Amino acid sequence: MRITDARVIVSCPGRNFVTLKIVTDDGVTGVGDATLNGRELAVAAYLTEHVIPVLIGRDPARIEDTWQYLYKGAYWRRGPVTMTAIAAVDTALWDIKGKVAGLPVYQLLGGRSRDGVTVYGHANAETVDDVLTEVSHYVDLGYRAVRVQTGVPGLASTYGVAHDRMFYEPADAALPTENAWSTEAYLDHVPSVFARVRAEFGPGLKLLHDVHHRLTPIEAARLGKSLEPYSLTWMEDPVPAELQEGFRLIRQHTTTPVAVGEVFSTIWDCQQLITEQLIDYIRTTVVHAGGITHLRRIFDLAALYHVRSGSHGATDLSPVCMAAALHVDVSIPNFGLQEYMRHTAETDAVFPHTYRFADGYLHPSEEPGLGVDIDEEAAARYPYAPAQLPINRLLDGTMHSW
Ligand code: GCO
Ligand code: MG
Repeated sequence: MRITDARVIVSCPGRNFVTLKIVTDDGVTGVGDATLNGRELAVAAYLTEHVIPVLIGRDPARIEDTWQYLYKGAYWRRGPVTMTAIAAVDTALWDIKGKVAGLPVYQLLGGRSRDGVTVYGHANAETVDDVLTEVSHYVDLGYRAVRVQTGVPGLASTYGVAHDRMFYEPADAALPTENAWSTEAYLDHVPSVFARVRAEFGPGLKLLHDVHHRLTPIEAARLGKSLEPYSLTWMEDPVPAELQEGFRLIRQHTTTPVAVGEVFSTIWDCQQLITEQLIDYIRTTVVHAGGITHLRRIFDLAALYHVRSGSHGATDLSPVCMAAALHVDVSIPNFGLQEYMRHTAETDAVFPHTYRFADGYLHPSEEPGLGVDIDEEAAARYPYAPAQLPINRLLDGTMHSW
C-alpha cells in the first residue's frame, strides 16, 4: 500500500480550519487536523511545500517511521508549526490504519480503559449572576464538569467571556483586538465568583478555571490558595510555562491542582513539569503536540508521575482533532478530563462525525478509523477568512500575556 496523494483543505465554516487528507492506492483515505489558530496558513504552506512531496510513495502503515522522518528529517526541531504539520500526517495515518484493520483507532491503542470520556463545558458571562445561569445550563445538559470564567469589574473585556456563550471564538478580527488587564482587579474578583458558584451548586460538580498565562508564580500561588475552599478540579495555565521551574513556587503554597499544556508542542516542553510533579494535569492535545503517536508518549511519561491528561478541546481544534482525542482518552490509563466546546452546525456539517455526547460523557466513534471525515464540497463553500487572536495590555499600555 502506498500514499498516492495528499491535499490541504482550508475552510472557514464560522472559523478557520486546516485539514490534511491523505489518499492511498487502495482508495483508503485518512484525515488529520492541522489548525493553528491565527497562524493557519503557515501550517498549510509547511504541509503543501515541504511535507506532502515526501509523503507520496511512502507506506502509510509505517506511522512511527514517518513521524521520525518528519521530525528528525526537518533538522529544525519542535515548534508549533512543525509539530502541528507532523500531527496532521500522524493522525491521518492512524485513521488509515484503523480503516485497513476494520477497527476504531482506540482498539489499536489497547482498547477501552473506561466507558466514557468525561468532558467539561465552558460557562462564561460578564457578571457573576449571569454565569450562575450558564453553569446551570451545562448542568441541565448533563455535564459533570464546568469551567467558569467571568468579566472582571473595571476591565472592559477579558479572555474567556464570549459574545455567543456556547461557541466562544477568540480570534475575532483580521488584526488583533486589544484587551486591558489588571492583575489586582482579577485576583480580588475571582475568589468571589467561585464562592457563589460552589455555594449554589454544592460539592459534586467539578469546577475549573483558566488563568490563561496571565500571572506570575507568586500571584498564582495566592490565587490557588484563595480558591482552596471551593475545591477546584484545576487552575489552568496559571503562568506562562517557558520557565518550568517557576511552578515550584506555586506548588510550595497551594493544593489547588494545576493544569498546563495547551500551547506545548513536544514532550520536552513538559518534561520537568511532569518529572518533578509540578502539575496535576497535562493538557497537550493531538493537533498541537505531534499527533496520536507523540501525545501517547507524553501521557505515558505523565502516568509514571501521577499526572493525568486534560486535553485542550476549544472550538479552534476541529472535529477531526476531537475524534482523534477521544480514541486516546478512552484508552489511556491516566485519563483526567477532556475539554469540549461544541462546534457550530456549519462546522459539524463540514466534518461529519460519529462521536457523541451523552450524560456528561463523549463517546468515541465505533467506526473503523477515527470516525470523522471532511465533506470537501461543503468545505469549499466557506473560504478562508483572516482572523487573529487578541492581545492584552496592562492599564499603562505594557504588553502582557493574553
Ligand atoms: C482553552 C484555551 C482556548 C485558547 C484558544 C486559542 O482552554 O480552551 O485557553 O480558549 O485561548 O484555543 O486559540
Ligand atoms: Mg486554556
